[in-house]
Amino acid sequence: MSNTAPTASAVIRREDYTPPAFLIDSVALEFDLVPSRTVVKNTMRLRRNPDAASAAPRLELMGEQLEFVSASIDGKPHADAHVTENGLSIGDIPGDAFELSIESICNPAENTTLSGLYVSSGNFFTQCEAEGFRRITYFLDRPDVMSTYTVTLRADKAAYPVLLSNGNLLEEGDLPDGRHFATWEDPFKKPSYLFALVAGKLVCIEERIKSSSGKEKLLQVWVEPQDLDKTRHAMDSLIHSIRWDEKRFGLELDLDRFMIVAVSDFNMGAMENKGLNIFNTKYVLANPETATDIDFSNIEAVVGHEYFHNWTGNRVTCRDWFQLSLKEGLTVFRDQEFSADMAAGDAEGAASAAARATKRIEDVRVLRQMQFAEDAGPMAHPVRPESYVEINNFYTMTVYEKGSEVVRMYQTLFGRDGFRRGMDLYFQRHDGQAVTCDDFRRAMADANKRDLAQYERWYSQAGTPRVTVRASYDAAAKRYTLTLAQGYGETSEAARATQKGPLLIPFSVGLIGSNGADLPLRLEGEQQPGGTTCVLEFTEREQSFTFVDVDEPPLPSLLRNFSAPVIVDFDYTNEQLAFLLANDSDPFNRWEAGQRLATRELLALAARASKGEALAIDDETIAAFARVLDDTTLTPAFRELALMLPSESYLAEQMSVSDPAAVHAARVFMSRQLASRLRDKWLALYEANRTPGEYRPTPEDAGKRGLKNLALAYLSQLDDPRDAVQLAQKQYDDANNMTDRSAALSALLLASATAGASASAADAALEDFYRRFEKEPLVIDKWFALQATQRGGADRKVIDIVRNLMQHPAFNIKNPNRARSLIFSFCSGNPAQFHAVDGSGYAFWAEQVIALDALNPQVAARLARGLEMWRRFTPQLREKMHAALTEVASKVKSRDVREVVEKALAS
Ligand code: B3K
Ligand code: ZN
Repeated sequence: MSNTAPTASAVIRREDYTPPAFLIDSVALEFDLVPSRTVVKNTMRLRRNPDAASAAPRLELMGEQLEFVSASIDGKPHADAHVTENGLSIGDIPGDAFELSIESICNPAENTTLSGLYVSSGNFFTQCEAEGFRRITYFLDRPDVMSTYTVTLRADKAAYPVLLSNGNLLEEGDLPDGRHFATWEDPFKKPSYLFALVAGKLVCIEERIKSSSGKEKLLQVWVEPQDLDKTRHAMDSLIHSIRWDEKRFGLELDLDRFMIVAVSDFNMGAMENKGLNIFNTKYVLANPETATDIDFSNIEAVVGHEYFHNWTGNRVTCRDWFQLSLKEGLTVFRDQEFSADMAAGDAEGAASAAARATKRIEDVRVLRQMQFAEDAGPMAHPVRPESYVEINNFYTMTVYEKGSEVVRMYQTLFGRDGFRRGMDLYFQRHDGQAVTCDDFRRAMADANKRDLAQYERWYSQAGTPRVTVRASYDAAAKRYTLTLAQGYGETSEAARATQKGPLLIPFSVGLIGSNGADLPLRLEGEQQPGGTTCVLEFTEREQSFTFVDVDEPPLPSLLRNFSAPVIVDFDYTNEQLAFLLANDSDPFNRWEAGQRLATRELLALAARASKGEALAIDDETIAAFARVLDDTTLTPAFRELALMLPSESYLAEQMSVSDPAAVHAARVFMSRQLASRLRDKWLALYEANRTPGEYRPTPEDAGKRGLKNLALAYLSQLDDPRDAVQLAQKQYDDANNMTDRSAALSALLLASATAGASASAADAALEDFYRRFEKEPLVIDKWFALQATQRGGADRKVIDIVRNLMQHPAFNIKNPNRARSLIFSFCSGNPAQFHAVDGSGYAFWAEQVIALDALNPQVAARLARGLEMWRRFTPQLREKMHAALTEVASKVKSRDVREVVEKALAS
């Protein structure tokens, strides 16, 4: 073996980009697939790049973990080919264009990194993004080298009856010795990161549809035979995605065939390889017995996301990896819009707005919980990063979720039509090219005849912007003025260095009168009122906006629908928040008002808890929540979101010094107060939201189940949870779907955490659950996760349970889903137990990061990020976290984990 990944932490910088010295127009790959020794023959047509800075003396190809066999140029063996630290160096180059053929060997069976070519459950799969193709063959493995591919796969026919690659099937047939072959051709030029192959014992469901221009398309979803009954929803989601992209963006499927393949060993959610999307089974397989409502909707979103990449990512790709958000931010925005449209269905007016708002709230929750935290920590980076050590560490919340917000703001500024004009121009200019975030911004600017120079700062500045709002009302002149000031809160040194000036912030506002209705809005200088919500274009450090003809002092509804990824500071009183929660016409801001109220209450409780003082809750807060609970004009899905308290990790993040134990005490206290003071209401809600009959994963039914199960969770926290236990036990036994069954199990676990309550019901259900679903890996993942995230108690220490489960025969650290279900669920999904003062959680974390580092650096690096915020914690915890980080830093080898822990320690 040669070319192991270099261990030195070389920093790659955006400013160092240079065009490639050579281009590869076409590639012919031949694979002889054998698990421990796969021979790859790679024949490329190369030419010198006319845009290269200078004529390079040698061709430097990237390669990792490959055994070099031979090279030939234009059909003749080539002597000047040398294996280097990073790949293969070829000299004695014969002119401007030539054919280079290379033979090499790789070992998929031993590949636990799940990057490159690997074996999972006896089948072959690939994962090439970002830099996995160089683990398959020597290549210019960078996204600005785009080529057409012809791929021949040869393998034993009995063991690998199905042979798939990108594009269209050209030919297939038998070979001597029980082997067979298939040849695939992808007519579209693509970067190497979109290459894929699959070989093995798989079956599929298929459908033929006609695309918008009337062409026939073959759609397939491939899975292992036992999973064929769990493919319908993925297929439906694919068809819906195709239709949506035709309708909303005029984008048609370009290939004759589109395939999705499910694999159980996969580092992330899914991968958009051209015409051959490879998916984590978690985002494909679903039937009512095994998948929850959330699984169903995640599958729809991820199938959409990968399909939408076919245009935003594949037809137009990234020039270099710094531009990752060009495809990811845009595609997340597209999948969010798709899900919102699917949730709204045929509904119109307020019903459609409510359905869309539910999706928006879910997305913003993720952004605020995870991306805002990232922006405040040592890994903070702009949407378009300036440097990286390991690119796989930059598939982040910032690149994806903040990137999506940056795309959404174009639509907020220009409207749907203006956004569409920008998209059309982008494809007209750049189809078939590898481009930059600047190219996208220019297309939006030119199509809408706007100067968007200032907007560039959204791509280059790290940290979460903070907008402080002051309001003043002049009763005599009937003028109401909002003064906005923008800046950044507390950020790291590195983030601060990127902050150069004010941003263009589309700031959406409404004004609410004393009767709860929106007031008509007329900005100073406008001829007529422009509706009841307006988008202020806020571009300066401080700027005032004056509304005229304002008859009464209004209550402002700020940043409606979360029109920009910023934090808003405004001194609302509790009464005003309760008023907004009850009245705001913007459903997002109704929810937001409730969250502000709850957050304020919870932080006050946490402060008391950390000083050991007694806890108490304001009656008005309880009453405000009771009103939402009773308000049947609100959809169940919305009420569920509004009645859910902010998460412990989000709350801890809001404290000047994070104290997970105090936050936990506060949140448990408030939950139990809501449970006991509104007990009868929860019971009534539980009854009113049953969904008898056949299971349907529709937004309406899912909303009801969500609200019903939230009621059950509150009831399970009563001092005397016997009624809840009975309800949960019955729900567990009678359930005809996984949403209700797993919610019942989780309620039993929650009830068992009440002091003095017995754990026997929970234990019996856990045992039953395991036996029932022993053969369903995705359900067993849930079984592990439920136990790892349980509340626990003094005599039920979750760390002990987790350590025990690590020894369970079904546990396998090499399978990322399983590792996530137990290790990650505990380390990031159970803050109170993970941050135990004895440091037991951190010791466990360190052991697992070190173990994973040797097997799968990408997964290890994700886990390693679990302690990056160590400086924000109480001194006692901080010290133990620092020790764990230092221990990890001294033992790990991968570039991935080193980058994360070194940045954390240096912060
Ligand atoms: N593009 C892939 C992510 C690849 C991650 C590589 N470490 C999935 C997606 O965003 O659609
Ligand atoms: Zn993506």
